[in-house]
Amino acid sequence: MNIQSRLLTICLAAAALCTLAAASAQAAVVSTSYSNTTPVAICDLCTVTSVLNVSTHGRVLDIDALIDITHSYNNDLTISLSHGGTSVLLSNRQGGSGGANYTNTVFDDQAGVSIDAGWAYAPYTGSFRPQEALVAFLDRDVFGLWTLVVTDHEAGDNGSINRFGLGVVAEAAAEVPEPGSLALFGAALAGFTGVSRTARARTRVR
Ligand SMILES: [Ca+2]
Ligand SMILES: [Ca+2]
Repeated sequence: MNIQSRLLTICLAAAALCTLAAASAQAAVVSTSYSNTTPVAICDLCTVTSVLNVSTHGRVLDIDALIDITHSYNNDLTISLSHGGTSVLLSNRQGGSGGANYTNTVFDDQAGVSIDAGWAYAPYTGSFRPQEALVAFLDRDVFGLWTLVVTDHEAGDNGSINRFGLGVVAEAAAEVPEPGSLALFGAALAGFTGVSRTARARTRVR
């Protein structure tokens, strides 16, 4: 039995004293946006990256990725998102003949149009489903590095990553009760067991 289960068990025995700890043991769902606006040049026949470093822990419930890329020939580009050893292909050599730029493009599994739909055109402003689903990151810890990987496969056109962003809905890790709360529980448990011992002692006297 883990510490939360133990505390909740104690709470059942001394409910009036346990409201604070029961509340602190509940996980919170939070939505957070992250953004890297440092420009990264996309050179011909290069692979370049833009990175976000998330410093908080939480279980991913939904994640969307935003990119803003200037490039004179999108069809040169493969774009993917990597985290914790998992890589998801967002867009692979899209743009047709002459399509340029990804202007504030959001990759969202819940979008109505896929980035590779025949009637999705550059500069892809708005929300699109990625070529591989972002669901691959669900239930992962949001903590750590998220890397946008852009590979340019053809000579003659280049560009820049202007912005890489993430929108994350995550279930925050349950808080560990503060020492004061644990002391309160200890006192409550000691009091509860003390009462039980006294009751047994009285029973024996009789
Ligand atoms: Ca989504
Ligand atoms: Ca190129």
